[in-house]
Amino acid sequence: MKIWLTAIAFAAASSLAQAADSAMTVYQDPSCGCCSGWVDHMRASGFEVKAIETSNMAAVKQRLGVPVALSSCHTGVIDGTGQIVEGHVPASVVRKLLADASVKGVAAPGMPLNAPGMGELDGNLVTVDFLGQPFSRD
Ligand SMILES: [Cu+2]
Repeated sequence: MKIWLTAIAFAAASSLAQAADSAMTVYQDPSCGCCSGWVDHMRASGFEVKAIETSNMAAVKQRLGVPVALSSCHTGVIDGTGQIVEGHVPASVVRKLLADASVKGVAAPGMPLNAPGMGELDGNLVTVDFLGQPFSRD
């Protein structure tokens, strides 16, 4: 009986953790259409996205510690872990980021045309971690 209750408690805790992990806050410029396209992509992939419009993205990126050389248009923060998602990173790559707490953030620098919210993935979209090391290719 005790083991059974423990199992239930564990299952409840881990589903809570999962819900927290899929919640994120995205900062975007009000005039950015592709940013909204990416938010749609994330929501369609099961993420709970709170979008905040701000015309001072440079200050947001500085506050969150996004390396200037890796910056893109919008910036997302995973609510539960504080990990950063910079730019048009595919949802599958965000899940990979969530699986590795040692990675502070991942970026799709610039405005790549082969990224969600911009266009179709073509197998050549490379993301990098905040140290500039390759993180994924899709
Ligand atoms: Cu964009």
